[in-house]
Amino acid sequence: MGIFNFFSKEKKETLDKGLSKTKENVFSKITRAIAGKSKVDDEVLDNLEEVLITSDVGVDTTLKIISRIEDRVSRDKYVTTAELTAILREEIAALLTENHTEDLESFTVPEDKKPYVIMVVGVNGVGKTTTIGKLAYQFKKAGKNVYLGAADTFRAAAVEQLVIWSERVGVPIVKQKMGSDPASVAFDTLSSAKANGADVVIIDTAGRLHNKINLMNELTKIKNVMKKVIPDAPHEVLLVLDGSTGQNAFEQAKQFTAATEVNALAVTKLDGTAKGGVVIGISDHFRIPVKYIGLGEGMEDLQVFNRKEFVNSLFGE
Ligand SMILES: Nc1nc2c(ncn2[C@@H]2O[C@H](COP(=O)(O)OP(=O)(O)O)[C@@H](O)[C@H]2O)c(=O)[nH]1
Ligand SMILES: [Mg+2]
Repeated sequence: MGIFNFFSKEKKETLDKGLSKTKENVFSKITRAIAGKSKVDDEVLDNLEEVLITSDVGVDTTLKIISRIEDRVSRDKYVTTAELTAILREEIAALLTENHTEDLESFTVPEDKKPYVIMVVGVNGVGKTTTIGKLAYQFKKAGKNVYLGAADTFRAAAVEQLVIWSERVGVPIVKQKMGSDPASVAFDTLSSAKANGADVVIIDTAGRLHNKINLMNELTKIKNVMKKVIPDAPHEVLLVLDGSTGQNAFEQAKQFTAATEVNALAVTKLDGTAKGGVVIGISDHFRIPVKYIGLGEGMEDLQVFNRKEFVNSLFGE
């Protein structure tokens, strides 16, 4: 299947709308970077480097992009500034698709893991609970039986928020009272889910233990308890990052992936921010795939991440 077949018009509109601030930001900077220039020369490339870095793409990824464009300019001899955005789009898309696994085409989970257990981690406020609600909605829409587990037990409001999502989406939730042991909630959730033949289990966790070591120990404890019910759970540890924090999101990804096993990323709040370029840096830097992007607070505002579509949306087709 071609990569465009599954990318519906609605989905593209949500993506374009969500990325509009980032796009405006990048384009106004590019316009300034090439003002009065007809040809891509060293000065334009220097300016472009600054544009990408100040658009939260990150230094390493920016240098890779610039070097690709330099190669292209020396190969093609004369490159006009009018061609620059098309070249940027092509080179960024090529960079992001190198050495990477395929993007997901839709909200699916492996059929041979039943239930497929997703543990959602990340610091407080990044959008974990909201992303869980949106994922539950998508999986349910795809015909899956979904179970939620409210293992963020630190505040009553955190449990309540997930309860609201479970009602909105119409999926069962397992919870205990505030302050109870998160690992015990995870155990109960997996036990119920397994007994009831669930397809997908999504476990919410807290992101606000007083320090990193405590947080990581807590996550390890939750994982170990899950294994008592389902030996290879969690199948997915999904790290949620707030894209509107730009380079902070990048730093959080570094810290979390160094401290705990993470095998999927979600970048949220790309709507209403000019810092969406951070997804390019994250997607290039980490071998862990960006699986999902958040583009709003509504149930429908989560998409499976598609690198080509993302770059096309940002730099125009
Ligand atoms: N605009 C926007 N807001 C979001 C998105 N994802 C989450 N939020 C909001 O971010 C805030 C924190 O989200 P929450 O899910 O409670 O974060 P948690 O503490 O990690 O569980 C809430 O007000 C959400 O509505 C998104 O993709 N776009
Ligand atoms: Mg939460």
